[in-house]
Amino acid sequence: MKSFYITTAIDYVNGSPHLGHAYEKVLTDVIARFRRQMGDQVHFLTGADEHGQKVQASARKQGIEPQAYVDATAAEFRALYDRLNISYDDFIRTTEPRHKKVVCDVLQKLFDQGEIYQAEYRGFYSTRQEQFLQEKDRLPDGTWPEIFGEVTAIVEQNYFFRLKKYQDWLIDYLKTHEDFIFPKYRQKQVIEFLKEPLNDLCISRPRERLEWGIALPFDSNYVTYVWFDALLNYYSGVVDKGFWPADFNVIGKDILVPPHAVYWPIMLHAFGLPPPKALLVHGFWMQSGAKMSKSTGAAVNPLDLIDQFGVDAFRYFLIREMNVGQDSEFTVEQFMVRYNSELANNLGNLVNRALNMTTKFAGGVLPAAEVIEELELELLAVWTKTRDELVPLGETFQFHTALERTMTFLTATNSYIDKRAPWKLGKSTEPKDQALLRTTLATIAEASRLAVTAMLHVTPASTQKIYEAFGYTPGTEWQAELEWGTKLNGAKVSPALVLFPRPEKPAAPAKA
Ligand code: ME8
Repeated sequence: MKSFYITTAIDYVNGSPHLGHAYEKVLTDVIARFRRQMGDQVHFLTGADEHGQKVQASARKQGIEPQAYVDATAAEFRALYDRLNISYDDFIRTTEPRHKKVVCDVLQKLFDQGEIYQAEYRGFYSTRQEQFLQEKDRLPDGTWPEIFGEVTAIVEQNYFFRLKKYQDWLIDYLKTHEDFIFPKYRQKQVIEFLKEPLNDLCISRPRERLEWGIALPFDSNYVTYVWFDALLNYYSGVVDKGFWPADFNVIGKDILVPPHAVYWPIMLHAFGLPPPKALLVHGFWMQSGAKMSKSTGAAVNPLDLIDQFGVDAFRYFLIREMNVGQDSEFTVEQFMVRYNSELANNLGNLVNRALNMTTKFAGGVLPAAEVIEELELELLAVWTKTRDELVPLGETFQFHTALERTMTFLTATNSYIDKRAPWKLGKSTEPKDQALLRTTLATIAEASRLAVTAMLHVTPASTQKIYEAFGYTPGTEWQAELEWGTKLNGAKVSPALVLFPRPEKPAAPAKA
């Protein structure tokens, strides 16, 4: 069995989770479920980034200890991911002893190897980004870009990691590992970034400025820079499980350069470990063109949509709407369009037609197909094409296209019903019409089963409910479940299933 280790970014738990956080976990979950369906032994790690200035500041604001603060907020993130049916195998928190130990071991080894040295830092510091700045970061008018928040001039002793020394190694690595970053064009951006000389990375923060972090094992007057701490979660989470290197670190585009594309591979290489096999970089959910984030305060609360429309409708929308790697505009209107036309009208309607008519015309027991005419052959051809595309699309993260193709198949099935008009066949006593009626019932039930099997990794709970309504227990081999066949013959179906109900009132605009 091939092992497949996948991670998400670990979220800063200094506020409540937003749509961007939810999307990344749903996307990673869809990939993890897809790989499990393909037979891989998957290990899926997610977690919480709990140290650093932002968390310390948020805890102080509430007048509580940072640990009590992160215990509460990390629980809120985790509860959301459980609710979203995220099938993670492990949830790591950077305040856990197992993580701290690995961070200390890595730092000590790098220090002993001479990869970390002490020097004076003179320059500027952005608290909001927890980043040292240089003159070149200023805007042409001499001010600092907004994203840095308040910037202060500082002079202090710190510890530095020899990043510069590995610049040529990294460029060479990127040139010889063309598939390191998905989408590919982002790899070119990193190579472009590396045309400028790198500075060594300051990996310490003096305790008097920041207490909330992992103490440097070789100098307890300092805590570890939050990125150096956080990146190591991908390794500390599996250190004793034999999963390294990761197959994919899934991250958003804002944290590719420099943390994941520069610091991370160099840290691992200096330590003597191979980098992850690949970084999967997703785009941003935007609202009216602006990045939604905790700091701009324009975050959509994903829980609102889940409450109103259910987990699977929410998961479906995120995966259907976003082409992995690109940005997407989020609007409640677009959510409603997809919900109504694709989930309620196309899928929900088909399933209910199949259940109702089987109940009405066949006593609730699915008959076998008896005739194969042109209409059946046409529908089978649409399915065969869809099925052939599913695996290659999934393997290249084109889940949005796979869902689009599945919707096309559902549309074709609904129009097959209209052409066969089983309600008319049901009125006829002609044996030929009765045979056609049984064929139609079998065909639309089988088409429903296949369509929801194709969507299994995106809408796992709904797929399961639909299987149950058709009295069906799927086999363990997903690809075998995608074969058009006779699996439902003789199954006892439920008379109806409320899956994607119409909202009683129009959706309220998501909370700002
Ligand atoms: O960056 N759309 O945490 P974070 C899509 N702790 N994705 C978004 C998004 C949006 N509008 N906003 C944020 C951190 N994200 C660090 C990571 S990993 C070792 C440490 C994504 O809570 C973002 O790109 O700010 C990142 O991948 C994830 O949410 C967590 O962001």
